[in-house]
Amino acid sequence: MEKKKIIGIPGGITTANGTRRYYINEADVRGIVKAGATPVMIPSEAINDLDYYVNICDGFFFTGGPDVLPVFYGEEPHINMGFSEIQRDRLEIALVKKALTAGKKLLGICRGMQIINVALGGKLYQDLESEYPVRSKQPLIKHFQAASRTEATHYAKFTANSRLHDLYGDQRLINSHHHQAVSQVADSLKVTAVASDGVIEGLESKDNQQVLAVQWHPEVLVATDEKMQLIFDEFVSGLTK
Ligand SMILES: [Mn+2]
Repeated sequence: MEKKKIIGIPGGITTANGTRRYYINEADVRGIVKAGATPVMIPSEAINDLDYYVNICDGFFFTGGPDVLPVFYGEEPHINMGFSEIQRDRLEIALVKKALTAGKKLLGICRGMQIINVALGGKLYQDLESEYPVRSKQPLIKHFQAASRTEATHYAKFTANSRLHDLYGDQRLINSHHHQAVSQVADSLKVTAVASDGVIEGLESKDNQQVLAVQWHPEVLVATDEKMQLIFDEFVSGLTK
């Protein structure tokens, strides 16, 4: 039997029919499976057993989800701060650190990019719409699109000599479904994609290939742009054999 790469994906938590449940979105699972790897859910209960999960997984995928609690980057909660899930925040922050120390590679999408940045010492805009124009002194384009998530609505420009530039060239139309964004980039990361208003749309490791993270949602945009699967393919093919 061909040995496939194992990708650990922290589970989200929701309540359905009165029952607390773990979940991973279908599109996230599909992206990993299509890339030829095996997805494995990591529950928040694994917080005290993370060494084992880090050992058995070849890479980790941090998906979209609720807002990261600002207490994890030293800020008070903004009035428009959204729903959060502290168990998931704690698990993911600990996992980012342990996985990178162990030399493993990470893929982050939307909240996933934000939690990787926070785990490594960066900060977020808690409410892009009210905070960004004031702090950056630039007007904002629409980042929480009313259009279907499968439609691309704004451009991302990619920095030369980056993995995203290798995949997509100078720019590409992307979708946008976020009310938060990275404000202060962690020291070990570099910006490799920005929107026309300067909002950060992609981060990668400065000194190695351990982190690839995007603010948009390639896992659903793939329905109208098949090249979005390349993010998953590149992540999985880059894992050490
Ligand atoms: Mn955006």
